[in-house]
Amino acid sequence: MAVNLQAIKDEILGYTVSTEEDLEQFRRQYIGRNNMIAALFAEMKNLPAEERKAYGQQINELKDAATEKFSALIAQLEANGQQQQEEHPDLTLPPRPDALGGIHPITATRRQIIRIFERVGFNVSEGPEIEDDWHNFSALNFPENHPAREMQDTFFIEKKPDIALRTHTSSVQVRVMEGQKPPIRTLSPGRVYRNEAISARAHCVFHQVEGLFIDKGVSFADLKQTLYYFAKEMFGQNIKVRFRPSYFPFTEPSAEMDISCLICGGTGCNVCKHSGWVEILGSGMVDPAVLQNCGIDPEEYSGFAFGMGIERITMLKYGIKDLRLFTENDVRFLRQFRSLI
Ligand code: 2NL
Repeated sequence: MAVNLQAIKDEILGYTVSTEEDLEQFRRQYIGRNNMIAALFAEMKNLPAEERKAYGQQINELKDAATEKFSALIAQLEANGQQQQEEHPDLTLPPRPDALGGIHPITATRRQIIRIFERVGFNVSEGPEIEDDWHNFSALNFPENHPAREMQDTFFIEKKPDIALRTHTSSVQVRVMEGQKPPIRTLSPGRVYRNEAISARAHCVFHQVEGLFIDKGVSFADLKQTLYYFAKEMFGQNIKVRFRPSYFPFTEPSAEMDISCLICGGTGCNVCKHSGWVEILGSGMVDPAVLQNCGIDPEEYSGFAFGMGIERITMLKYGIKDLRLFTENDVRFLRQFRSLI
């Protein structure tokens, strides 16, 4: 038989396409039913027995060349189309919608706390995260040997004079008292640092809101009523509160405030450890020595202060069991808060 198999192979290898029709033409010729290679294969029975093997091998090579070329032509056509689209985008198409993000739950809680206190006359104050010993400890009446002043508890940047990452935002309020005359009603939200092992309940970086109210004749009754108002606004009008005596170096007397458990309503569960109550903040009357340290006459003025962890409040409000979720940035967690403002 006088068919030039090499010529056919060259034709296949040199084939080019620029349209879908060209590609279909190639397919019909070399791949589809009744294609040329299949016809050549059928010729094999007319050959003398000793030539059949070599002929069959050549036809098989042709077949492989055609299948490979077909894939290459498809890829080439696709790439051409894409390039053309990039060079000539269809400007009449509507734009793709932007992917909408959301507010982080810590941000949402911080904003909510601020909104509640702004309604009763508090403003917002901010200050540095790197603090000196005076603003973080000494002005706040921390004794010389207090454990918070140890390397074990606090991230020091320098020693003597001591410079550290602030361990609370009280340092901001010391700065406000030093710089302003009462009446002072201020809220200090921000990031604070403690040298803690990271777990489901503790982190070395977390967020706090502290509040400070100083004026003539401010009493413990004002503290209780203000924080009761806050609890009802934050957790619902049916919430119950209780105050327990406590101790802080910078307040006297001091009290911790509990709310009735949000999960079980007070009947007892794992979250409240079967007590029906959960602690949400610490508070107290500003110690006269602290007022004095900040240039405010304790004979003329008195005040109350409080502090709370934003992570803790957020976990209670939304039933979040592990605080590490706040910093892992797993979108499956964050997406659940997309509706917050
Ligand atoms: C807590 C307790 C508290 C304060 C913070 C404060 C600030 C100044 C003076 C006096 Cl400038 N006190 N802040 C008072 C009592 C408690 O925080 O458990 N925080 C997470």
